[in-house]
Amino acid sequence: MTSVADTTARAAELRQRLTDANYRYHVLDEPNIPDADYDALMRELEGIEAAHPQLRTSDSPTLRVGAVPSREFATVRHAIPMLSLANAFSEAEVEDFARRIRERLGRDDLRFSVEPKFDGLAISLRYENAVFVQGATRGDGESGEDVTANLRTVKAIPLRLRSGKNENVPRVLEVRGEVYMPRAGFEKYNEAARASGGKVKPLVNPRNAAAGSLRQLDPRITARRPLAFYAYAVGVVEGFELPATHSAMMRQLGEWGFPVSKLIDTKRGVAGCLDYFRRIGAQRDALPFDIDGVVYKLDDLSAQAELGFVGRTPRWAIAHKFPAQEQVTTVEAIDVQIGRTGAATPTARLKPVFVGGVTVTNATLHNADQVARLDVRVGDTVIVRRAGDVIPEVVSVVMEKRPARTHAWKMPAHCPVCGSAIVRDAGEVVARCSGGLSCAAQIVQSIFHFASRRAMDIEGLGERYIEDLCELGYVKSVADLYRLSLDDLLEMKRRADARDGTTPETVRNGKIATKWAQNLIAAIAHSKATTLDRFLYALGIPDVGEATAKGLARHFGGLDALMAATAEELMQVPDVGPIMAAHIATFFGEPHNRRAIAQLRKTGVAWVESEPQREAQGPLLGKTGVLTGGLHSLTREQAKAKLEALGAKVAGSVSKKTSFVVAGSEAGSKLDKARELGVEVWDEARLLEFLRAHE
Ligand code: 5U1
Repeated sequence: MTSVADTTARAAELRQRLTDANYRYHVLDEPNIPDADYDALMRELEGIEAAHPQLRTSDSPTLRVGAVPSREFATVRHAIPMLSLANAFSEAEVEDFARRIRERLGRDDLRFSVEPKFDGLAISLRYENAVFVQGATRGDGESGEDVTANLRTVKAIPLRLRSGKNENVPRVLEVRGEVYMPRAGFEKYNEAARASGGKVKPLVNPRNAAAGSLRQLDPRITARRPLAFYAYAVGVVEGFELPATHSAMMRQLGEWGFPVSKLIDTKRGVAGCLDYFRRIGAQRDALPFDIDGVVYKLDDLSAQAELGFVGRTPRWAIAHKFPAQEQVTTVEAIDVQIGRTGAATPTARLKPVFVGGVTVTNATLHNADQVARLDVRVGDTVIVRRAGDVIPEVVSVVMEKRPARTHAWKMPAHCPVCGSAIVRDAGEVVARCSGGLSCAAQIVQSIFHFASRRAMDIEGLGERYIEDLCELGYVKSVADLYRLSLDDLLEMKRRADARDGTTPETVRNGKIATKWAQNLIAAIAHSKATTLDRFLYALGIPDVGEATAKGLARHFGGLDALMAATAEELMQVPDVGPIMAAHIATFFGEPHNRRAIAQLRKTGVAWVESEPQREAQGPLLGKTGVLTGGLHSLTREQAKAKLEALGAKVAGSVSKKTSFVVAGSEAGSKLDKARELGVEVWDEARLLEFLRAHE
């Protein structure tokens, strides 16, 4: 029998190993154990704590899953007020800032600690005898809200200080910094939210997401949000001698286990600061988190003390801001743009506005649900955001400025390009033009995709030639490619050159153009002999990638059987869920798509048909999996389809025959049963890893 002393020691060891793994993963970005091992250790510790509640410590990693909800946040008075920064929007303002410091200190040689300004929510963390005891928002700087329970769920925040090189940890320590949501986490969350069919609301932007997540009364909700943290200053420090510079203090915070930006640096004078501003500005879009500028802080802490404050703004620090990424403008119209796969994207036509460094006249509204959620109407004043290369988007409507007599927007019934019906399948977010291969908006991209290497593999048919062929009327459908003659191509080339006013050197004597045209004609002819899966992929059926095309070809063996299949029959194919099945059935149900396929076959496009192959294959053959709980990065349906595509049977309940259980968030009794029966349990990360390795 295990003694109490053994259990206590084991709990302490588990806490230590989990805390260490957490630090390596979330602070150092150097994971040292697989997720599944981490989960197993966590479950073991949870088990011990459930059986022996007296062994649960206030720094236990099990507390990170989120405590019970509270009614409201208590108010916390900051022992030292939380500061705010003055802003500089130009180099001249940075010069002024440094000049004022030089004049007050009476010295010229200034060293600054420089770092990015994170776009999140400022918070203060209090540690007593090395243990995290309280966390608060900035509030008005004097007092904020007690969000301790929520902050405990942020894995980058240490629940206990690491002792580091300097064994002497402060009796009391307040650390200030920013809670933010990394872009990848934000995108992943929103992808899952969009796929939830309205059950989960997407987040507006990473900054609002961070603030909104921390202000949840239910910490279990915060625990599900992918939040991170960077430390940038200290407040109260007792029982510890601080180093002489801000940069050394940041290093000390790193040793205590706080995440400190890797981009932090020290620079000499204004020139050094501006150099840093430009360097970080150039990296901004590639960073994994949003920043809105950089911060310069005089590095010498005694000089900081000498300079003091104006109100709550230190004289020794300033935020140098990048150009705004959000601006206000008005919506002049809402149009629909049709993409290659026919996706109908509502787009706001805007009064031109300078944002994120360029003039923006259009912003995406993503889909009809988003328009409804934001309730954007023609005539509205809206906030537009443009960050880096990302397509500008409408973030919100300024409702107070809404003019009288506006109308809620509705997706038009017909495609603005070809007049075909715009349809939205049940359970789908995206509405699509049903014109398929006959819609001009889709034709250039459809042909480009059709001709691509992994589809029909027509070498030499680049996007520019396809545009010319379509624009000059030589090609109206994919089948027309197979009717092109050498003379057509040469004539098209001559007309395109005349239109552009250019006669490229290479085609002046006609020889090279002839060679190009001959090669292209040969490549087109060569592509006629293909395989069914390539042909299916080439058709550009929404959501049908190469793997699905292969699955369809294997399952049906021939095109006619596939074209006649019902959605139910299509769902028998590994990897095909109800949405994809509906897309495939709709595609083959469209008369113009059937016509295009018939024409292609008539021009000689052909493949060898085979017997249907319906038995499952793959690394999970003979295994039975069960899905339980919510997944973030894919729907249950998709997970099921993917596992089936790899040969697994997916069952609804756990039994001794179950080979593995995939447990998402808030997995319930099935997970308990799996543990009881000793069935292997995969978390979402393990599932994704497996799929990545085998798909
Ligand atoms: N990166 C960074 N952001 N930020 C915000 N450093 C920093 N310092 C701040 C604030 C409000 O205040 C210090 C002056 C303590």
